[in-house]
Amino acid sequence: GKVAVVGLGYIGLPTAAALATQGVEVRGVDVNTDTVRAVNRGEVPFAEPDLAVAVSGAVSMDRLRASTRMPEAAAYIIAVPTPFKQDRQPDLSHVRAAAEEIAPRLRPGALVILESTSPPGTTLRVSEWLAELRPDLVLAHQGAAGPVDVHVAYCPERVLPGRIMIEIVTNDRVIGGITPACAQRAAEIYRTFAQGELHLTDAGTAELTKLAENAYRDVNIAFANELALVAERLGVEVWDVIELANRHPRVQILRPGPGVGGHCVAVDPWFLVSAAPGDTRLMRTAREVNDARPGQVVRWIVEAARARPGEPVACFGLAFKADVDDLRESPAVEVVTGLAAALPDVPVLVVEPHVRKLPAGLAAYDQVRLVGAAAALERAGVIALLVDHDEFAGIGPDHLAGAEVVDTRGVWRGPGR
Ligand code: SAJ
Repeated sequence: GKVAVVGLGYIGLPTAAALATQGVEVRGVDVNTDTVRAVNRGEVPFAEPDLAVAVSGAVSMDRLRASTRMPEAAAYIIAVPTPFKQDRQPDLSHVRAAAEEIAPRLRPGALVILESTSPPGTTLRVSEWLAELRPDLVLAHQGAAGPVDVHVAYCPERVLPGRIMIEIVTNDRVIGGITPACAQRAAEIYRTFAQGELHLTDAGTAELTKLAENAYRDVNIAFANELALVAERLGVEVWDVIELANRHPRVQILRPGPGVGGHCVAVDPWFLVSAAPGDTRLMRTAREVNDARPGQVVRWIVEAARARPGEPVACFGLAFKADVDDLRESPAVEVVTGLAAALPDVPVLVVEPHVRKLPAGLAAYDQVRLVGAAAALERAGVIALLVDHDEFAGIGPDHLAGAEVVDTRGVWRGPGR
């Protein structure tokens, strides 16, 4: 039967395309009319390798169509954002809205899958919401003995931006059902396109597994960032220490950087902290260590700029990580914003080959300009590397000679810090 994918963002659209490519009839649903129109033209509203080809193929074969209206479908996959609010409490309003749209369309036999990263207990809440909205149907969590009309499962995505179309097919998946039958039903959907193993479990285990994966990464990046501070204080090159330590068979230190961005690794640990505030000292501290990084980098650059009064500062990279065009929650954007505020009279030259214009928050500063690499290297007295894009690796010591260099990603080892 038909599969509806609710939310056509970084996860929903690739999932819709992957299903459609395997011949499944897919209906994409999004509240954003621009997104819906773009998808129906066979276009992708953001950059992700191989996604555009998959979407335009699926649309031209008429397997994928998008709409702002919820269709009737055999299965619904919810892939809407789950941000957190100012008070660091998870915001489930988009999931709730999706459940409200889906409920009136549900027919006996339907399957509802939650893919959005969610705080523990959300899958059960979705099932409870649907039950409240449809008292005529038996939901999975209610059907102790009798037949179940609607099955509900949690199947978190775990694809890496920049490699989504590969990983969506090759990664193993964790599939957590409200009941074992729910997990079985959901597995049938993923079997159509996933080549990795499907691991069936219960919804609560799947929810915690997803959050544990990203919290694990955050804690390990915080370790690397803290080590960078220690090395700095001791006058030791941290990149050498990491390279040597990683020659140990059981050590694998990650890379320090200007902070942790994106909306997964920097967000998900808070879901765990808010679920168990008294038991999550390490995860909370890791978040604080990583969140302090952009401010530290601003101080280093400001210090370097003091040695070169009046000369422009160049910042290489704005994206939240290497080789993507995604600026959301990017520590590099935070650094450039902090610099513009700290050095109001200094031109800040931003080099970001993955975007065509500055985000509004930065465009508001007259002194901040988007320029090409050559112009930045020629004019700047201070050169900071904020993102380890492939394009920047080829910039050699002779390009940097004569400038103060702040390399936050260890790409231009040698000159500078
Ligand atoms: N970073 C470092 N040092 C490192 C590694 C990363 O500073 O050694 C920074 C990056 O520059 C970036 C941030 O951390 O700012 C996060 O980047 P990432 O590549 O670690 O992760 P994401 O956010 O692109 O994707 C993560 C992945 N999770 C894990 O690797 C455990 C991905 O598999 C998940 O699907 C995704 O979160 C998600 O959607 O949850």
